[in-house]
Order: sequence, then structure tokens, then C-alpha cells
Amino acid sequence: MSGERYNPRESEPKWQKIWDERQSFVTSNDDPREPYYVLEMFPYPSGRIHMGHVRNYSMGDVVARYHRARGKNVLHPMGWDAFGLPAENAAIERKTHPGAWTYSNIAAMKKQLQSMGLSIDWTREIATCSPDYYRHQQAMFIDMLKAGLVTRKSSKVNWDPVDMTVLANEQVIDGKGWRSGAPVEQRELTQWFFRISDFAEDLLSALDELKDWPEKVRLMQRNWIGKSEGMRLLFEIVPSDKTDAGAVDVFTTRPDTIFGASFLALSPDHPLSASLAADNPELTEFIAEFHRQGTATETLEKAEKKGVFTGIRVKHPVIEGETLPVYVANFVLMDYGTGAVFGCPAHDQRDLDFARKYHLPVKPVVLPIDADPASFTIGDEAYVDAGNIFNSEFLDGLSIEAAKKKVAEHFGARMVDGQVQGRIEVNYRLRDWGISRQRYWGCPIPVVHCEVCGTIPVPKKDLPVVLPEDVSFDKPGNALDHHPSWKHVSCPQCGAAARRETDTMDTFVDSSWYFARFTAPDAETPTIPSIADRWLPVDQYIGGIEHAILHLLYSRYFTRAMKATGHVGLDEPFKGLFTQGMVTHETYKSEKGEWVPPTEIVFETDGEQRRARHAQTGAPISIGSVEKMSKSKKNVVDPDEIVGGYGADTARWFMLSDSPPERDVQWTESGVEGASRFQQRVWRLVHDILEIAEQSSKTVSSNGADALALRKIVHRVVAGVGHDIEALSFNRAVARIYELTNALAKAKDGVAGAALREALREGIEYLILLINPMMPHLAESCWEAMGKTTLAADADWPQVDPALLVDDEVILPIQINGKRRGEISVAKGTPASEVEQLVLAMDAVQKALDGKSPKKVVIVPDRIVNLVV
Ligand code: ANZ
Ligand code: ZN
Repeated sequence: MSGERYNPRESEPKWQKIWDERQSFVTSNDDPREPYYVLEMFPYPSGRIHMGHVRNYSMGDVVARYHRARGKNVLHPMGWDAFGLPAENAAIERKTHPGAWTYSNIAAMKKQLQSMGLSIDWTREIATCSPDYYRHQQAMFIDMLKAGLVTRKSSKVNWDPVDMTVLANEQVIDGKGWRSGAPVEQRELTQWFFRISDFAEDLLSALDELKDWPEKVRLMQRNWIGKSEGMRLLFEIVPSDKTDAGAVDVFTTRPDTIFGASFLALSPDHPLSASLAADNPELTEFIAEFHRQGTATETLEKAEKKGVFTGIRVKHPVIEGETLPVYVANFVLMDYGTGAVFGCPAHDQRDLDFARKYHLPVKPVVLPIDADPASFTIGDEAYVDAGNIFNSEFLDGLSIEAAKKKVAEHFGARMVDGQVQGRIEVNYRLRDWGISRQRYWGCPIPVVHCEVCGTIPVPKKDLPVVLPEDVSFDKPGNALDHHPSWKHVSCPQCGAAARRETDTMDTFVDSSWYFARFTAPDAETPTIPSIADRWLPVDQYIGGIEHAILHLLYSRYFTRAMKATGHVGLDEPFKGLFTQGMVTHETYKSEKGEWVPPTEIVFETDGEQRRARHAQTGAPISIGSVEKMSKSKKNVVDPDEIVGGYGADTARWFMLSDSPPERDVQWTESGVEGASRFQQRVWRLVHDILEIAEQSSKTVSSNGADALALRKIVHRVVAGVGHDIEALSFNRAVARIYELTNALAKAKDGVAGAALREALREGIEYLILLINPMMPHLAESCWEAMGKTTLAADADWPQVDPALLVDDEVILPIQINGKRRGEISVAKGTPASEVEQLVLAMDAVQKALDGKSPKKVVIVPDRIVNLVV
């Protein structure tokens, strides 16, 4: 056999160069074969790839290479989600331009990705920060503005009063600005919005059709859209000198609990709250205090439930003569429902907390099945489950659903303040998508504000609106706004002096259509609809669960908006979605409690016990829990080191082999070493078998049963691996390949006849093609060793012979003079005469016969062979 070890450090760059020279992975839009689009979520160019990327792109590459081998025209592109805050922070810290920082990161990461040997069509590479990309985004923004999909309205933002800047929710930490540490305030700002809430019902119901998405992601999207079927209900205000308003309009999903109502609560932003605060200092202060905290939903949800009595009361809508106090409360949001609620403390936890604090009545009206109405009371926990209505006059005894219907009928027939008192209404939690960011490093929103004409879109012929290069980050806030000249323009309509919009778009806009741009990355228009429609939807999208909600929802919306403006002809961008698990690693701590990176540690084992020491100082290190790789815990492994040491194929193989792709995978040194050993094993096996296959037949031709048995394994594995890859069960595919390798290794040691040699040759050829999607460099080297002049990357997926999948073999025991001497496997129903021939040709039988002929041969077909000597 060849004594040479496989050297990935030599072979990997060699094949990468050849693929590149031959443009092996460049995809043509004119290729008539069936299209297949596989996409991994494109990376943010932070500077270096991490193991999560390695896992993500390894999976995508297996899918891409597999479908190529199946004869499809595969689109597998890559790009950069290149706008965003980190570049501005880097610019501040390092005094570089955000663009320079971003592009040098892209160059570094591209090199890393190329060293992984991914089958990517790099001619389609896009960076969202390039004017060649964002000019089309600006054009679509204008189309969408004209189509009424975009709106401008006032909305609350987090305002850092020290840095004088708007903060994203993630930049508000415990109610304080992340840089300044100053308490964040709420401010009203006029901003741009995509009207995604108009699409709420469509985005919700279409989830049912996304059968190739994980159920968990669909559920997260459903919850985010948050459909509530409820009722709008008017409460008549008891006349007083405090207000002229006639009624308060509330939204409720539980009108069945109306007899349990004990108060009304208004949002601090409700117009009535503001008017009532005019002569109520306590209320004024409460509202001001509310505005001093951030807008992050999390902040609002965590806050203690508080409120102030307004001084007005409303009539209880179903209990004659009773009235309810009206509060302003911090847990009522203005942008949901009507910004006003009725509180039923017995059956809503927030209402109960509030009622206990302000000593309001708690009257249960839903009785749990089997509970005793005389003794049922509410303690610290609201009762929110099923039951029947009680304490509720005309609703008594009804189920919750029946009571809701009855209440709707009841209020539908009454009038308050000149309107129908109650109407069925559906609400969605999904809010319009605010895309304005007061940031430099983003796609400029292409409009101009003119005092005379108002807000005017930039004419398309003037696109792109390009970010200025000469920009300074010395002052906090939006560098675009601070730029001395950029925003001063003349109005495209009347020519008067006007002001450019200085807000840029949320980077989620950039990632909401890149998958469409990849289909025609050089087009003069955002897309070429006929081409986009041919490729889209993406057949298989792969990425992290952290994007399960926003990115995917925005992309689904944006695709609809692109359809409405004629840029694509479909609604759903991603047919198949797969969310991969994370890459984890053990954590290590020094005696001082500091995190220590794995590279600084040596291990020793004594018995079962594994111990760690610091490689340099010898100090003991404690081995901690297995956690997601993160810089903060220092438990990261650098892909460059793995690729530079073991090679890309080893890293890819390990990522795919160890656990189901949707679960976390633990990166271990022993695991990587195992993958590396397997690589050498395949290399040796291929050479051993080639050597055997080249020998001319020394022995008599074998009977073929061993060859048939091997071929059956080979074909079964080929079919299984294909099936597993299509199901994205990469670890199972790997397990089957191990099985095949073992079978080939075993078969090669017993080679006799030409048939088995031929089967072995077929076996390794197929083995190489099976490992090709996972270890493409090794596959090319083995392919070359087999004397092939083509590339494994261009080879077809092995053809399965269906006849070999039928499990039609029987194993017949062979008895000689009543003693079992061996067995033979033959096809079911092989006639006795044929079995006799096969058996008599066997080495073991020949030996036992010792040159003589058997006196008697008794064969029971499919059962047993008896020889009497
Ligand atoms: C009375 C009631 C009684 C309610 C009860 C619940 C339980 P979902 O299902 O999430 O839509 N609500 C309505 N508008 C609100 C707002 N702007 N801010 C905060 N809370 C609001 O929730 C709807 C329920 O949340 C509504 O039903 C309302 O309280 C409250 F036993 O009305 B309910
Ligand atoms: Zn004008």
C-alpha cells in the first residue's frame, strides 16, 4: 500500500485553486437544469469567522454539493451583512473609516471561508454597504413609498440625554445608555415605518403552508404576530367637571369576565390621561416619570405595576348603579388595542397585582370545574384557566366561549355616547416596522425635506444617495447629521434649498432581500423578476435560531412588498428552513476564578478522572461546564488554527458527524482527532483497494456471493446517505459512511475472485463520492488516485441499483457429515443445482472434501445444504 499519509495542508489549497481556476462553482442563470437554491445566513463582517460559521457553512456546503451531484443547477452564493453599529464603534476607537474597517474585515473573512473549501459562487458576492447594492434598496424604498407601503409617523425612541442620541433597545442596559450610563428617556420622533402590520393576518396564516420550517420557529412567529380575538367596549363616563369626554373605549379579550370588572386603566400616553393631568399634579408627575424610562418592552414588563387615580369614574356596564374608578397605569401600552383596559383582578395577574396594591375589589366570575362556588376565592394568583361563569347574572353557568358570544350580543344591541357599545375586534401585537436609525453606517433613506413641497423622494435617476466619505465621529450622535454639507441640497421638485433625510435604514432592511439580489447580482434593477422567480423561494435556508423571529418575518414581509412593487412574483422567500444548534466547549477557570482559554491548558488523566493544568505555570485549572463558545468565557477555538492544523475537511467532518445538526455540538480535541484519523483511514483504504484491484487474479474466480454481499452494502449505504442528506440528518449520513468503510476494509482482506475486486473498486469509488460533500478535498485526492481525470466535484451522485436494495438473500448453513462447516449466502430461490455448484467451489468445502467428490448432496432450497462424504 501507499505508505504516504494524506497531507491536507498540501492538498486543500491545491484543490481550492483548481476549483477556482475551473470556475467549478460558478452558476449560470441560463443553465436549463432544474434549479436548486441553498443559502446560509450571510455573516456580519466582524473580522474573523467563528466555529458557528464553520458549522453553518459546512452544512450548507453538503447540501449544495449533494444537489450538484444530483444534476441540479445549484445556486450557493455568499455575501456580507456589512452595515451596522460595530463599524462605527471601531471607527471611534481606532480612528478609521467604518468602510475601511468593514472591507478589511470582509477580505480577512473571505480568505477564511475560502480556506474551508466551500462550493460557493464567489462571482455573486455582495456587500450590503456597497452603493451597488444599496442603490437598489433605495429604489425599492421609493417604489414602496409610492405604493403606500411606507409611512412616516411619530413614535417613541430611547433617548440618551448625555450622548444626545437615539439608542436601539439593545443599547439600553438596565434603563441606562450603554456608553454614557445616563438614565434613558423616551422621546417622540418622526420616523419612517414599513407598514408590516397591514400584512399581519397574511403573515400569520401563510405560516401554515411553510411545512419545511421547524414547528418551533413557526410558533415563535405566531406568538410575535400575536393575534387576539376580542371586543371593543365603551364605558360611559360619569359626568363631572374633570372632562367632557363621554366614554372610554377599551379592548378586551375576556368580555366574559365583565361582571368581575373593578377598575379601568388608561395608558400614560392616552389622550384622556394628558387632558386629566392638566389639573392633577400627581398624575402629571406619574406620566413624566413613565417617560423617563426606556421604551424597551422588557423594561415595561419588568416594572412594578403602578398607577394614579384620575378622579373620574365610569358606569359599570352590566351592574345597575355601580361605578368603577379610572386609573392611569404603567402597564397599559398606548400602541396596543385602544390604550385602555378594564381590570378584572380575579382573572388577570397584572390586574390582580394592581388591585392588591390599590385595595380594589377582587371578584371571581369564572369557577374552575368541580370547584365549590361558596368557598372559591382568589389568593395571590389570578385564575386564568378554564371554567364556567358564575356571579354574573345572565351569564351564570355558561362556558367562557358561550359567555363571550352572549356578551357580544348584549353590547352589540346597546348604545353609549352615540355609538354601539360593543363590537367584535381582532388585534395583532405586531407593530409597524420602524426603520429609521440616526446612524451614519447604514443605507441612506432617499428622501429630501422641502419647506414648500414637503417630503419628496429622491428621483431614481439621482440614486444612489451615497454616504459621504469625509466623516467625523468626534461628536456623539448621527455623523451624517453633523456633516457640514451633505444634507444641504436643493429640492428635487421646486429647486429651493432643502434638507436631505439624515436617517439611515435599519440593517434588517439590508438582509430582507439579499437572497433575491443574489439571483441577478449585477442587474441594473433590484432584481430581474423572471430570474428571481426562477430561483426563489430559496429551497434550503440554514442559519441560527436567533434569527427565528425578526429577520425571517421582515424577509417574509419584504418579499410581499417586493411583489406588490413588481420586483418578484412570490410571497414566501424561504421554502425550507433549518436552524442549527450551537457549538459548545468546556470552560476552564484558574484558581483565581479567571477564565482560561483551552489553548493554555494541558490535560492528564488518572483513571476516570481528567485533570487540567496551566501549560506554562503548571497551576491547577478547574474544568467547568460545557457552554456555548463565547469570547467572554474564553472557551473558543479558532477555526484558523483547526484548518491550519488538521485541515478544513477534518473540521467539516467533525462538525457534521458528532450530533444531530439541530442540537448543540460539543467541540472536543478527541473528536477532532477522531475525524482526522478517519481521513487517513479513508486515504489508506482507497490505496489498499486500488492495489488489490490492480493485481491480476491469482486464484480461481470466486463464486460472486461475497461480491454480491458487498455490493448490497454499498448500494444500501448510497441510498441511505442520499436520503439522510435530503433530510439534513448529516450525522446519520456520517454513521452510514463509517459502516461502509468498515465493510470495505473487511472485504478487502478476504479477496479472492475478480468479482469481489470489481465490487471493491465500485465500493471505493462510491465511498469517495459519498464523502465528497463533506470532505471535498480528500475526495478529490482519492479521485485522482483512482486515475480519474475529471473532478469529484463534477461527478454524478452514484446510481443505486434498486435490485441490490431488495433484501432477497438467504444464508444457507452448510453441513458436512452432519457437522456445520460454514454457510453461504445466495439469492432467495436459487435452484439446488446452482447452489450445489457454488458450494462445491468454496475453499472450506474443497478442503473438507480433500479432493474427493461427495457421495451425496441434499439441498433444501432456501434452508440448508447437506453433504455426505
Ligand atoms: C379584561 C380582561 C379580563 C382581560 C381578564 C384579560 C383577562 P392579548 O390576549 O395579549 O391580546 N389589554 C388590552 N389592551 C392592552 C394594552 N394596551 N396594554 C396592556 N394590556 C392591554 O391581551 C388582551 C388583554 O390584555 C385584554 O383583555 C386586556 O385585559 C389587556 F380576566 O380585558 B383584558
Ligand atoms: Zn420643494
